[in-house]
Amino acid sequence: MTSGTAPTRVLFTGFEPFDGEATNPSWGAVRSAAAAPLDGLALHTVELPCAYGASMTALRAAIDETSPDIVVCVGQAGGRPDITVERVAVNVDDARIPDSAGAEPVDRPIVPGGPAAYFATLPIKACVAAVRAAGLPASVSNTAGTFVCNHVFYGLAHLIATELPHVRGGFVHVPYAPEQVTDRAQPSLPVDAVATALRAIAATAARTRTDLRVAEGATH
Ligand code: PCA
Repeated sequence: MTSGTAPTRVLFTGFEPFDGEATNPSWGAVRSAAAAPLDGLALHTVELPCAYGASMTALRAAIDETSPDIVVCVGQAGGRPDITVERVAVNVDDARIPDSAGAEPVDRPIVPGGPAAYFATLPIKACVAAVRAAGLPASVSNTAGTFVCNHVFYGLAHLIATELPHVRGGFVHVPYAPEQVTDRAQPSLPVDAVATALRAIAATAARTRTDLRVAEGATH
């Protein structure tokens, strides 16, 4: 940023707890990530409800309010061992558990007639590299699932494709926090570490227009 230019505006979103959990590390990490200055960026946060319908209403309202250049949505992916930067959102809601409003759609298009999928418009591989450079585990993920996180990611990508071409956005799934799994043999990362990773992702997204060309694919 040079003086006189508007700062790049970053909107981070996290989710409320779901599936019987007392906390959702995505929201704690987002709040902590935005709590200190970062590279001259203007950082905003919003907590989204874990409901198919209300999540997009809240995301849209936050985008209207903050006019972001970059949107980084974040959600819990319990069982994953690392920070995963999502590559792709698919046009389907298929609920394994009810959302917080009791909805359990099966094979319902998010946008009827919309593209089958959208790619993230963040530099996902540069973001993964930045998290690793900060000393934390990260990888590219090729599925954000079919629950509310994928719904929000697809909804964001559709908004960008149809109404907000100047905005770039994507989705990051994060592991459980240690306090969620003290009695379960499940991988976890402290929320402060996740916050460090999210700051690395935001700073990298803000300065990187062309993604790294390095293999981060998966065989399954
Ligand atoms: N994770 C869920 C929804 C909310 C969250 O934090 C998901 O991965 O779909």
